[in-house]
Amino acid sequence: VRCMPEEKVCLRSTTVPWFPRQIKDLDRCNMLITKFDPDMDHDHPGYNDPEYRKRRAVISELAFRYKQGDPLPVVEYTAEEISTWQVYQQLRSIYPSLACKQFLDGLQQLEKECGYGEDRIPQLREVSAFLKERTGFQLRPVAGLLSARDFLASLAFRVFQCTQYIRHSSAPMHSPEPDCCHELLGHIPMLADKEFAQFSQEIGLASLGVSDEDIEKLSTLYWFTVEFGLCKQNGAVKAYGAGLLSSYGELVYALSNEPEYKPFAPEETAVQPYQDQTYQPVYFVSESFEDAKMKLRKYSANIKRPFTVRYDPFTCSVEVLDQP
Ligand code: NLE
Ligand code: FE2
Repeated sequence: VRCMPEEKVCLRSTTVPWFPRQIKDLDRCNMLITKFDPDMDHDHPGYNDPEYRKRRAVISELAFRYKQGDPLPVVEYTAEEISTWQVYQQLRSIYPSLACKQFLDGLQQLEKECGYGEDRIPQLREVSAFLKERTGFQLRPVAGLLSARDFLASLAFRVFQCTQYIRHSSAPMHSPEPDCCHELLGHIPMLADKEFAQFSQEIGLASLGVSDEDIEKLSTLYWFTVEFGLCKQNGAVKAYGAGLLSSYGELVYALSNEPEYKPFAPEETAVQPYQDQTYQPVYFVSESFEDAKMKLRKYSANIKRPFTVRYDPFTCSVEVLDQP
């Protein structure tokens, strides 16, 4: 594990946690959380599979060595990995009735233009180029689950930190940690939507330099929206959260009448206890993305910070401004 020490910076005569100001500072946003790692977690289906762990280490090394601006690493997936990826088929068959429209549109474009399908695992390099043209998002490889602060900070730059290994073949329907099925099937189609991309970047910008308590709240908001969010569309409830869209088991569960639904309300959602081992007991339903974005903006404006930030897309950097 490569960790970063808790570094502080002084801004407007207040000390705040360090945050990236330029896109290349993301090379320092690499603090991993190892609780679901197959080397650490005894419940991980790969814990007793030395071959799987060795493979993970090889793919992790690619991410550790990566520097901003390098070409994205290409992984040659094995036949076993490709057969795990074939959950694609099952998921694909339930998306039309359970996934939101933006997701279905994004996935259709990826199938047409980016080689999405059950036969091969798409490469981050081609997917990143695709997103860049649609919404300006780009990918960077990461070795596992990142700390919330580092993960959210990357979103401020429209950079999505993306794992490249795949889940264990014995548990294709649900994984507590992110893997390439989760990223490629859950996140990427949504990040191809302009409004959703904007929503994601705004959570990222709101997170820069805030206290640990506020990071915890923002990452809970992220959890119940970007990861496990539901929204209303034409009078029906549909999934837009990536954690749902990449897990056959939880997608079906979330849209059954078992779990509890609550309306998305940032103040409440931010303090809702969440479940990161198995399915969520409660899901939050947004009226629309527009509505979720407006509510999030209002929430973020109330987070205490001695400065405001603005993203400059020409230089890919964050400008720090005085509080108006
Ligand atoms: N549970 C999700 C899946 O099985 O794809 C991954 C969630 C990662 C936060
Ligand atoms: Fe995710």
